[in-house]
Amino acid sequence: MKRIKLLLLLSFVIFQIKGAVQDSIFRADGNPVIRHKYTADPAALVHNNKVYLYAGHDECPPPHNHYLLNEWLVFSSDNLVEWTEHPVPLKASDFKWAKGEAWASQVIERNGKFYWYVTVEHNAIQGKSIGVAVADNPLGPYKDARGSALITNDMTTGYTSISWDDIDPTVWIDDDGQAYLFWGNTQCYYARLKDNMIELDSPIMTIDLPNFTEAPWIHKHGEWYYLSYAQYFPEKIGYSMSKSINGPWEYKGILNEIAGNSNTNHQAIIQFKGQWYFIYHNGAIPTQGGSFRRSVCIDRLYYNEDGTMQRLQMTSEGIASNEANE
Ligand code: FUB
Repeated sequence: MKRIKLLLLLSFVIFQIKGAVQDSIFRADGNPVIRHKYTADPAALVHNNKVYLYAGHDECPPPHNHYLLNEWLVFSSDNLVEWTEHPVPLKASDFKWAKGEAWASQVIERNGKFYWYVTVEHNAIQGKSIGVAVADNPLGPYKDARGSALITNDMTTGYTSISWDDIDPTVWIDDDGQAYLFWGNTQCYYARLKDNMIELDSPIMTIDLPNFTEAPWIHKHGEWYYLSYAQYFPEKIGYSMSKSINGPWEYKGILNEIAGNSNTNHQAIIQFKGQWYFIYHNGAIPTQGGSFRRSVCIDRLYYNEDGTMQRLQMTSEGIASNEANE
């Protein structure tokens, strides 16, 4: 008996230190989808009929109010209602050249490898930077793919005077196989990536988007490319459309209003089993939720006949299990 108690205590301690060490399942009860921990900056990947949801782990303890994110989390689902939480796949400390701050990120697959572009604080070059980790499957384990940052703040001086403009990477592989990295705060940047996905293949270019704050996300529907992004502060999500990944981008308006009780909104847009979904975060968990203890939500996204997107309706009900299997 004593031995069992000791083992239980030991696993509890390991769980606290290392985070989840095995899969655990839960069922979403509307929005927010994840309620047992705070999750922010969703990015989603659809692979083999499954959604992989990646999010930063908001860990700032109340009553403090600042960003405290040390790791990213991964969840998977076949229907957006029944979810599996997997062991922590990546931490800011896995990038030896970084000093923390697991801000927004995105995972993309190329040739059977999974590349995870992340925002972290650089330990030697002042400001935020972008790193890339790689794994053989969507759940990891992921490891630093370069041993150095892909983008650092000193690569974009001249556009803004802030040190946090190199954040929020989003990646796109175009129909001809050319990959692109978009990112930014205050100024939206983009560059081509080499086939190896871990080196730039062009100079850094800029895109001027009305009231751009941060959080670019690229997706395509039919012939149209969409560049959605956070604008203003508190943030709304706006978007531009183009017939080419290289622009010109035409601004089309607001897609999502301010998300409840959160200054930030941070969207990901995916098509899954024939439907389109808008994934974002709000601060809606009662009492302690807010701008620094955020929660991921999912709602349906609809298009108009001319390709523009209908303004999102944020709901408490979220997605019903039959919807994602229609
Ligand atoms: O979570 C930290 C930062 O807040 C993200 O990088 C931004 O997109 C905003 O959501």
